[in-house]
Amino acid sequence: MLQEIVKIFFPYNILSEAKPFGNGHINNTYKVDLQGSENSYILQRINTDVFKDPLGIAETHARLEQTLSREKQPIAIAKLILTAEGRKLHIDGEGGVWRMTSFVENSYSIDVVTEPWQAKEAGNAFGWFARTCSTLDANTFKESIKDFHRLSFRLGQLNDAIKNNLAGRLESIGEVIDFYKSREKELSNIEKLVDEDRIPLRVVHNDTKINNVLFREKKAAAVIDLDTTGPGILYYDYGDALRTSACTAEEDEKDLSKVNFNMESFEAFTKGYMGQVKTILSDDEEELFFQAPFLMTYIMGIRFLADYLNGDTYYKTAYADHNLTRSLVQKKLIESMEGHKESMKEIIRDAINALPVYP
Ligand code: ADP
Ligand code: GN1
Ligand code: MG
Repeated sequence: MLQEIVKIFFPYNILSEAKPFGNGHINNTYKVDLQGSENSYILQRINTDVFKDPLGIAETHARLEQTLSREKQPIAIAKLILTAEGRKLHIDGEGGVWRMTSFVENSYSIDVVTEPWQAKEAGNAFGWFARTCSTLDANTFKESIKDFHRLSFRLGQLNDAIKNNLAGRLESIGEVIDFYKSREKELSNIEKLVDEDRIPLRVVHNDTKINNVLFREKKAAAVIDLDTTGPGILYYDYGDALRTSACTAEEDEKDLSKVNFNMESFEAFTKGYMGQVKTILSDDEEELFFQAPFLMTYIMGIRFLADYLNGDTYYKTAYADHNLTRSLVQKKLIESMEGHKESMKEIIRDAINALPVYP
């Protein structure tokens, strides 16, 4: 099967290997090697339950290439490889949607930051992405998933999941639900700022998990997984990135004593990120960066929880309670962050006031 798909993109090459690759939760990803070719490729079957308009995301990818791959850039994005007939996607006989991109050679991804330079580099990479995209008009891009980071939408999904209790799992998780419920009000202000146009709508990545940065040796080499890139605010990227870049453990660590918010990683990431974006920030935007890691960790926490209640229909899971474990990690991370709020504000302020450091 994979052989036939690869032929659509490379009709004159013989496949030597196509193996499952990476730890993404959404698409099916394969690393493809061809006989006689030095370059590898990434083949992905796009999850069309999640991405209802796969052509839209491929078109966005092509548009982003024009900006982000222009001239000499310090960070790369993967290049979209067209089919032999010049199409951005291939749809197989069963309706499966396939995309090929270039493989970022000699690179690796990580799931947990173990050294501060990794956080600094991730901040630099996502900050570069935001600054470089700041020339684009967000209103000309579509959200690939509607209301993706809108808190009220995610709370609505959680409430539906509680009401429907489709997998019969509600009884055992009352305390977790109470934890999230008790924090929903204090996080609602960012959505208000967006709705009232008080902070700029920009083209942002929208999925800045640490394993969506590729490293080469001790440098960030590429930003990948552009499927959600589109309208959004900087807080989404900054906050979601810190959720993993400043977490001391895997997103699905079962031993919660290992899960903490690491302030050294937080500071390193913040310096890298602000060094890139400070020149584009509006005054209003500067104010609430400290809330972003809370908001985004919260949003992921309730999304995992809703999926758990719904019977694991969205994220890939490896065992029955996987989504609950992920949600408990987000909960612990929020608790840990809560002890650091004031120093977070200070570190952000200092990073914004320091001289810019890009590229
Ligand atoms: P998902 O949407 O499922 O997260 P990703 O696009 O993030 O899919 O790909 C999953 C993983 O595959 C990444 O975390 C990374 O390890 C690897 N990967 C994806 N694209 C590339 C690429 N162009 N070069 C090298 N590795 C890649
Ligand atoms: C998904 O695609 P991936 O694995 O990088 C999800 C993100 C979540 C993340 C949690 C399109 O990211 O929003 O933060 O899992 N992407 C989508 O690990 O839902
Ligand atoms: Mg990914």
